[in-house]
Amino acid sequence: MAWREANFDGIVGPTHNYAGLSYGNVASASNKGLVANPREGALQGLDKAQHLMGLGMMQGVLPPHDRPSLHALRAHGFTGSDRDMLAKAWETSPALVANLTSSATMWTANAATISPSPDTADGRTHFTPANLAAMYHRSIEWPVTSRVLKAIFPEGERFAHHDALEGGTHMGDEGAANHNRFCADYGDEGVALFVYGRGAFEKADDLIFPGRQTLEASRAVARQHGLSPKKALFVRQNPAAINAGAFHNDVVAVSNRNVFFYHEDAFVNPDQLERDILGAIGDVEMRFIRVPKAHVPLADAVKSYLFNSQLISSPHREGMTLILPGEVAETPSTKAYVDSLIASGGAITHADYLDVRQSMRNGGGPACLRLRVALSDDDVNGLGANAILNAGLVTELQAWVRKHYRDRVMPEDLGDPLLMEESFAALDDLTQILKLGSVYDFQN
Ligand code: SUG
Repeated sequence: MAWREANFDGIVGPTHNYAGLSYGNVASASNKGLVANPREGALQGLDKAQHLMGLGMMQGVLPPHDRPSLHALRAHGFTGSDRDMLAKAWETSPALVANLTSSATMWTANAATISPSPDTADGRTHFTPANLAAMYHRSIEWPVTSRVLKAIFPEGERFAHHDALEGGTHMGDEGAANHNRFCADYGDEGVALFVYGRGAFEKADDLIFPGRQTLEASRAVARQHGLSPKKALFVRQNPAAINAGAFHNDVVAVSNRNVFFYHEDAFVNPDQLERDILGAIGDVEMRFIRVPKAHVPLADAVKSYLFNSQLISSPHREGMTLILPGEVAETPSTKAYVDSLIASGGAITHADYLDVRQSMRNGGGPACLRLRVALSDDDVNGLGANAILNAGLVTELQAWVRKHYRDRVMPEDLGDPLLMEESFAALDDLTQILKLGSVYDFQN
């Protein structure tokens, strides 16, 4: 039976904007107040998806969420029509409305942690949507995420869904962005590496910025997915990396199969980590590519998002391909590093640069925009909805974006009832296109 890795990209939403909501995310904070172009953002994302399809990859999409969140407005005690609630909330607190209108669901690396069937005790693929408790604007994502994932991966014989972890920031979980899976082939049992920022019950005096993920949260996910204790590793992110702006581990590390590409400062003790991975994986020949800070300073890694690339095995190419943001080509140290990496003739043989600038300005590179899942042929046959792209569906989605999206949104526009109504109309259409059913509150 054939296995492949599928990428599910989050579609940039119609309310995409730069409100500077994420403390500890350097790009989000420094681009606060810029004019955003949601239309361009969504088209850039679809171009990336199309590029991966061109490389023979299975590519899916996950829809934006309904924003502003009516569910959250009601939970804040606002009443009346959708327009009434928005007007009253805007009058009371534009900051609250900005939190409830963020398009952050585009970064689907934070949607969930997924353990594919070869790794789990019951032989099903397990999904835990991330509670994203560290940031209010993201903590409201998981119920809709869970509905969407259940529509695409129906609960039953093949797929198992859990609720997000309870426990607030003590059990902060940021999903696949802090999770790597090593294996020889996608269908083999893999080793899961969970990366956390702090312990749930200790004060992390060494952190300036939030350590969003806790060890206890990572352990709970591994436990409920039924991973073998010998195949699940837990390592703390280097506090220096968090303090330099690596708010998720995927800002300083990325893996694919047996290759682990990471910055020397991503972990406090990388030698020990490599030994632990080798101990857990057994016979597989691991390839560690540890990038020295003498070649790429941590600040350049964070600024360019070198490690927030996708590392993929294209069936059309020998060796692996890095899908990098254009910013890596514009940063001298990272450009030189990638050039020398490709020239060295190792495991990574190609580097493709793509423009995802609308997302990058909020701290989201190519890897943030995708949720990956290893799927067998049988899993693919068991999928629901219509979220796997083909050329026709890409064209339809591009036309859908052009029809519904604005090319200019500022934080001051978020109280505009027309923006809300345009967005809901767009998402209503999208659920038809993707055959998702009624996943949004405004549809019920
Ligand atoms: O959670 N930015 C996101 C970026 C997430 C990137 N994901 C990964 N690294 N996997 C975050 O900080 C900014 C939103 C704003 O400021 O409006 C934001 O939420």
